[in-house]
Amino acid sequence: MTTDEELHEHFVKIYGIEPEVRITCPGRVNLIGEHIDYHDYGVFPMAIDASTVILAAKNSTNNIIFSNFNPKYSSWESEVPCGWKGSSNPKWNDYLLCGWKGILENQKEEQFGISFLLFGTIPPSSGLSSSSSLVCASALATLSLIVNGDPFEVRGRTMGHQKVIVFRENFAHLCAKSEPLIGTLSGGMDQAAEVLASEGTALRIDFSPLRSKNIELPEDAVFVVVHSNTELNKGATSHYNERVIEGRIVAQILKQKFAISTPSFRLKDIQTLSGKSFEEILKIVEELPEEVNKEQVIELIGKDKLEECLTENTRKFTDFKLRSRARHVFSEAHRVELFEKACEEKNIQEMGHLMNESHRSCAIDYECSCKELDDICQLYLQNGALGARLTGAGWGGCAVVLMAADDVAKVEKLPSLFVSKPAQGIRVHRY
Ligand code: ADP
Ligand code: NG1
Ligand code: MG
Repeated sequence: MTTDEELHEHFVKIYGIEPEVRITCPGRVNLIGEHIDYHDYGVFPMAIDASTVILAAKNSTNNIIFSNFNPKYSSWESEVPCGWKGSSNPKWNDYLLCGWKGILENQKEEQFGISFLLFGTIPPSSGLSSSSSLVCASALATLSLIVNGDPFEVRGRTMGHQKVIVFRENFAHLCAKSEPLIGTLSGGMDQAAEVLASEGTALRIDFSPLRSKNIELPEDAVFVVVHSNTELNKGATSHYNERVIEGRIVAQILKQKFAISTPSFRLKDIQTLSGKSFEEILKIVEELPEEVNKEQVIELIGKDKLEECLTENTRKFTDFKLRSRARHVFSEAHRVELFEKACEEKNIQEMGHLMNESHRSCAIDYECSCKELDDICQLYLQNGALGARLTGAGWGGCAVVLMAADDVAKVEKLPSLFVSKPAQGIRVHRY
């Protein structure tokens, strides 16, 4: 295990200056509510102990320099002003640039030379949101080099021409708006979970506006995180964005059906404006076509409405699935409500059941699982788990398993990454 002292020493060795701040940003495991944050539906994650640490200082050069404690990731350097506007095939430094750019643009600050050293313990591309942890840690490192003290404790401090009032919700929202610069049309769950978490409690997060509620987990519930030994880099593949666009097309069809006039193509807005319950909308969804190509979508909603759904890097998509994708989103959003209620009632059997239903929906309707994830969930269920499901975007990575505390011994010999306890959100230490 690398200690804070080792990182400090390494920073001084490679940069020849002292670090000013150390940022620690956790990863997160999502207990339920997958692929619904980008439709503004509430989700149920918790922060984990695995984290991203960034040591940072302003330097006397005109350069941004990023180094990684892990030699697998080579250092990156650029002169400022740096014309970075995003990346469609992101490397590790691009996630840091998302956070950096988000802060500087927001604060209308000049670019200045900075030195960052990163050390990460979140398994990458595994659904525990290492990507957002890099983005949020970089954003807070940048912000901490501009303001003195803990940016979350400074209120109304004058900085340049701007007044800085850094509420955690605003900061999480800013990070969520910045991460899509690497090309994914992501929602805001990960940044919110990693920024807003309090040690010891899971979170119910809602969007527009972003807000969170701390939720105590039943004492006899143990969550185990298990790696399927497969990975998927979300920024380097189109799976994630395909699902986002399919959902947007469904939204356009439903708007037309319900004669709703709104520029939004988030399914929660459409459901709210339609006044339909989950049960009602799930029945209506069964009337949607399943497999459609671009021409058929144009016949259904018109060229302009399709164009509204697309972005530069998703315009190339030609084939879509609609009915099953919509079934997943609405049923998963409903399961989050039921899971929260079961959690309040300390009904861990029901929580496990809902997690299993969630995995089935992700695997069959959303097609975001894979054989390795299905197998690892089955293995745990056969050995006494109450529930097991993929966590995060899927197509590889980790599963989260719910065990009754009394049954944990039954899975002691099975592969596991860690037993997860709700961890603290992002924090800054000033040297
Ligand atoms: P995740 O589910 O972990 O968020 P993503 O595919 O969204 O997966 O992001 C993974 C990417 O984040 C990696 O390909 C890498 O570029 C970056 N990353 C994650 N952890 C680290 C790390 N410790 N050091 C450098 N880059 C990292
Ligand atoms: P991961 O797997 O951590 O990259 C992604 C999205 C979330 C959410 C989940 C699926 C980003 C930053 N995160 O998580 O917004 O949609 O998938 O529920 O893209
Ligand atoms: Mg990610």
